[in-house]
Amino acid sequence: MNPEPILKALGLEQHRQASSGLPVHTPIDGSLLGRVEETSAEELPAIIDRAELAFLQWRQLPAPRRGELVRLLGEELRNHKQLLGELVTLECGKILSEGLGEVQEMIDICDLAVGQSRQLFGLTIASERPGHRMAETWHPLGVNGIITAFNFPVAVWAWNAALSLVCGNSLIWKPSEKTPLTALACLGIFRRALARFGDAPEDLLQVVIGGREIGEGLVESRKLALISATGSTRMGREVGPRVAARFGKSLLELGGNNAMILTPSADLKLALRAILFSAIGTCGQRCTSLRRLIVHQSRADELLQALEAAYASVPIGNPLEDGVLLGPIIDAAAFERMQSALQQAREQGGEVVGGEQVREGVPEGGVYVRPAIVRMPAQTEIVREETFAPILYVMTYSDLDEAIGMHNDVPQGLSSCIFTNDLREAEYFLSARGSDCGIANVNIGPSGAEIGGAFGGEKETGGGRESGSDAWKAYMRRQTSTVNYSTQLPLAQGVRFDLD
Ligand code: UN1
Repeated sequence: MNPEPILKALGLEQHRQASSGLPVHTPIDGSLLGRVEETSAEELPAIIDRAELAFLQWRQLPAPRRGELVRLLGEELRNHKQLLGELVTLECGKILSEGLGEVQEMIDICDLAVGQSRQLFGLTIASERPGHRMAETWHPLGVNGIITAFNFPVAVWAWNAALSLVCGNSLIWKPSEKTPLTALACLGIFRRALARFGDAPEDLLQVVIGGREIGEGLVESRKLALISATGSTRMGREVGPRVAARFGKSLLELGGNNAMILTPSADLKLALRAILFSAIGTCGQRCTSLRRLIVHQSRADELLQALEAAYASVPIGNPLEDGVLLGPIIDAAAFERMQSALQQAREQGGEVVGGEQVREGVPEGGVYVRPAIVRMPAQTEIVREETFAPILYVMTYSDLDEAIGMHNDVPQGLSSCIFTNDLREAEYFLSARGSDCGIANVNIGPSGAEIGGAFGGEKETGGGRESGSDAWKAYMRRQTSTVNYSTQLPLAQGVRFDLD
């Protein structure tokens, strides 16, 4: 594996040669991809000031003109899709088809945001007073801080960035310390769009590299109007209250513990494909990964047999190679957490199949695992936790209310699905008494959402919504205006307040 040509083509060759800075390793074989200079805490105030100046300029451009920049970004992403997809695979270990899919997701959100730039509209509201008009207007918000995780190193940034830019904001992006190169590649691609655009401020997007201290610097700065953070619930528990303490806005996209209910009428072939993709895809490291399978007791044996056979034949190996479906897990620490979860599952009565490290037929130096299926007697403590690894807990149920009860009885609320051919069951699952998640699907797995819908979840998932639908509103401030075009000054609520 030679990362040289990819880094060179993306203008990152200096990081390959650098002798100091944050080391970046590929999970494929643990080798060093390069080194990246970290942002120091002392530099941060100047970075934030520059972002603020950029905001003040950028917000003056008409929104459709801002959309033009995002259109150019989408074009540049199309031109760089293959390279950036390969770098995503190199840096976070997902298979190339998923790396490319991630870049496609960036292109899709750019397209959506370009259209959105002509639709940042508010309502008009009937005033109770004669000769008055009420309306709301959406204005740019300010500097946005975007904190992203290693598992979607570029797409999640793009969901936020494309919309936030058309909404008139400037951006400071803190990528995961595990994936700074993809962020720097995106910065390079963005700068190409910026150069073609012409009159946009240079500091519209800045990337800061570093750990906790840098993240805290962004979270605590009053100059950052919005912090959009993707990551663990533990991270969100720190970010949310600190942003709220200064009355900033936050958009949190945190842990998921997504389930599938598999009913007596489910199409097993369809369900099997969905389970494989969503439980094993991205090595179980999507926030939308399938982690819990709640299967009707009449189908459990048949399903488990088919599933175990499918799991045993999944090609595991170098994610750059054709045909491989399961690449490495991100690092040794993630593997340890997986083993600890499996141990706890055993102690709580689980029967584990798989889950061990794979050493044959895989690149040396990476951590490769056999995905695990764990038959649980009940939804115990460990099942209610999110472990970022390919572990699928299987529980059985006998009636749908029981299944939905179990489904909702976890702290997280991101994504969910039911496999059924029964209309009543499907609609019940989607009703107010059904799934309590931000995403609820019928005959589709919980992962791989399209960008057109609002993406995010409830409870410990944090409540934020990104991407499509009206998620753009999170990046703007709303202003309600009442205009009096009469010659009187009537007060609302019939209040009289006259001197004579
Ligand atoms: C994430 O894992 O943080 O629905 C995002 C999906 C992808 C996004 C996942 N479109 O699986």
